[in-house]
Amino acid sequence: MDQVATKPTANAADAARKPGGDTDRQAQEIDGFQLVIDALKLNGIDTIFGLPGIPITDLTRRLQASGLRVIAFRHEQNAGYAASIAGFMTQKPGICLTVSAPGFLNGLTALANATTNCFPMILVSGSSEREIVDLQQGDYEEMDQLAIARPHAKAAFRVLHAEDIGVGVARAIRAALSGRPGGVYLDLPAKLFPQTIDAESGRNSLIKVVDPAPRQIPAPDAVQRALDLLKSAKRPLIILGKGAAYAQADADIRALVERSGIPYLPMSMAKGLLPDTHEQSAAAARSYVLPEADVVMLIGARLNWLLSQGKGKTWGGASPKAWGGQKFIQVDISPQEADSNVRVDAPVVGDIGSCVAAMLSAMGAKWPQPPSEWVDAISERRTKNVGKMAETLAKNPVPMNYHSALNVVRDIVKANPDAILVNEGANALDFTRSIVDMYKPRKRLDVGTWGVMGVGMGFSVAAAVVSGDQVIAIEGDSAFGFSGMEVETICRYDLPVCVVIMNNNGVYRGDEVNPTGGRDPSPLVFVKGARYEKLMDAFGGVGVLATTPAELRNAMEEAIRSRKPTLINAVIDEKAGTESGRITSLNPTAKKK
Ligand SMILES: Cc1ncc(C[n+]2csc(CCOP(=O)(O)OP(=O)(O)O)c2C)c(N)n1
Ligand SMILES: [Mg+2]
Repeated sequence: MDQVATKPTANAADAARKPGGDTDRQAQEIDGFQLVIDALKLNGIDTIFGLPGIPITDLTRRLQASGLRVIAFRHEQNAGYAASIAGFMTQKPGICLTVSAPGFLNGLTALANATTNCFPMILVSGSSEREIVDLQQGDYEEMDQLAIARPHAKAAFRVLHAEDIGVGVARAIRAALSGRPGGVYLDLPAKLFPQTIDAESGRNSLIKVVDPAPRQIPAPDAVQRALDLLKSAKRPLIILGKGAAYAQADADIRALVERSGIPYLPMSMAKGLLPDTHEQSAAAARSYVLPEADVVMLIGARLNWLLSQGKGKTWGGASPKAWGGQKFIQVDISPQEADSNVRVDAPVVGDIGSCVAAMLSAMGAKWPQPPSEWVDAISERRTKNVGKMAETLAKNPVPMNYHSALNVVRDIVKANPDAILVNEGANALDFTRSIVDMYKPRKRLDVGTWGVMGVGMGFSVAAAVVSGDQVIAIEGDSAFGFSGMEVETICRYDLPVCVVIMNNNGVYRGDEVNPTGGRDPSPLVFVKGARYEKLMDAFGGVGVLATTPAELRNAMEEAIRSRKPTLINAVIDEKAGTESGRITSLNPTAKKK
C-alpha cells in the first residue's frame, strides 16, 4: 500500500529555501488537500474523473502531481458517467470530482443514475462557505448541496474539519461498495482544503478500509428451498442481470447454468457472461420463454420495467397487471428486493458470488436436467428466429439500415471479443442489443435501468482508461449529441475509442415534418446529412463518412488496427427506425395512435 506522504506545501518549500524560515513547523503540518489525496491513495484509488475550477483546481493539480491519473472532461455529467462505469467494471468506487453548485448539479444526474443502476461511485464536490450558504447570503456558487444530493444517493456526507477527512472518505467508500452498491456524495467545503493539522495526527486519522464489500453468505435453508423449487420445475428459466455481471463470479455462474442445463436469458449488461452463442441461451426465444416458464430464477436481476414487473402479457398474464403464474427464485444482495412486484417463493439473499457458490455445492455433481420437451421447444424457436435474422442481416439495402450496418459491427465484435461495446440510442440501442453477440463478461455497457441518453462518451473514456482495451461505441445520432464534445477528451488522452454514429437524421427517425408547414423543423429531426465525422477531425482524430457496409467495415477494421480515436458517421435510412424503438408500448402518444 502507498506510504502516506506528508508533502510540504508550496509555501513550506519556499520557506525551506530561506535560512531561519518556519520550515520545521510547516513540515510537521499537513493540509486538507493532501489528506484527501492520501486518503484516496491509501484506499487504492488511482484514477479521478472530473472537471477543475474553484475550489478544487489545486486538488486536481496535486492529485496528478502525486501520481493519480486525473481524467479531465468537458462536462461534469460525462465525468460522472465515466466514474460510475469505472465502478461497475472494477468493483472500486469511481470518483467524480466537481466544483460547487452548477458543477455539482451537472454531476448529480450521473450520481442518481449510479444509484439506480447499483454502480459504486463517489461524487466529490467542492462547496461554498457554510456560514454564508446556510444564511443564504449570496455566496459564490451558493447551494445546499448535501441536502440536494441526499435523495439521489445511497449516502451523503460532509467533512468540515481536516481531521475528519479520513473518516469521511472511508465512510464514502464503504457506503458505495458494501451491500447493494450505489452512488455516494461527499461534500468538501472550500475552507477544508487549506486547513492544516499536525502531520502525525493527520496521518493517524486516515483509514484504510478493510473488507469494504464483505461477503454475505446465504442461509443454507434458503439455498435448499430455492434448489427444491428449481428441481420441481417442468419449464425452468434462469435470468442473469447486471448484478451477476458486477459480481465477477463468472466461472461459477457459467458452471451453475451449465450444470443445471436450464435455458437462460441475459439482461442487456449481462450479455457475454456466457457467450451469446451458447446453446442454452434463450435470448432468441425471449417472447416464448417468459410466458411459458413455470419457475424462474433471477440472479442479480430485478423485476423492474425491463422485465415488465414480472407480470402482464409478457409473462402470459391475462391482462396487463395479471400474474402469469410463474414461481420465482430471486438471488439478490438486498433483503428488500423480493416481493417488490410479484410474490417471490424462494428469496436467496447474499452476494451473488457466495450465493452461486453455495448453490453449486448444494446441487452436487448430478443434477436432473430439465425436461427435453422444454429444451427442444426453445431450441426449435431459436433456430427459426436466428435463421430469420440471418436472412435480414444478409440484405444490402441502399441506403444502409440498422441491420446491414450492425451486421458489420457483429462481425467486428466477434473477431475482437475483448473490445468493449458502449451502446445508446433507441433503435440504435435495441437493434445492437439483439444483433451484436457478446462473448465475454462486462463487455457491454449501455443505458441501463433508466434508459438514459448521454452515457456514451463518458462510458467510452472510462472503459478505455480502466481496461486499456479497444472501445466500440454504437451511438444513435441523438444519443451521441448528449456527450459529443467529449470526442476532444478522447483525442486529448489518445484513447482507442471507435465511435460509430447510426445517423438517421433524428430521434427514432429522420423523416418527420412540422405539421403546420412552418419554417421550424419537427422537434424529432436534425440537420439532414450532418457530418459528425468532422468533429473528430477537428481534434486530430480520424473521421470517416460511411454510406455502405463495406466502407463501415474498412473504417472499423482500420480503427481497431491503429487504436486511433475514430468517429465513423454511418448513414442510415432515415425511415428505418420505429418510434421509441422496442418500447413503443410505454409511449402514451403512440398508444393512442
Ligand atoms: C436523458 C434522456 N433524455 C431523453 C431521452 C428520450 N430518448 C430516448 S431515446 C432518445 C434518442 C433516440 O434517437 P437516437 O439516439 O438517434 O436513436 P435512433 O432511434 O434514431 O437510432 C431520446 C431522446 C432519454 N432516454 N434520456
Ligand atoms: Mg437517430
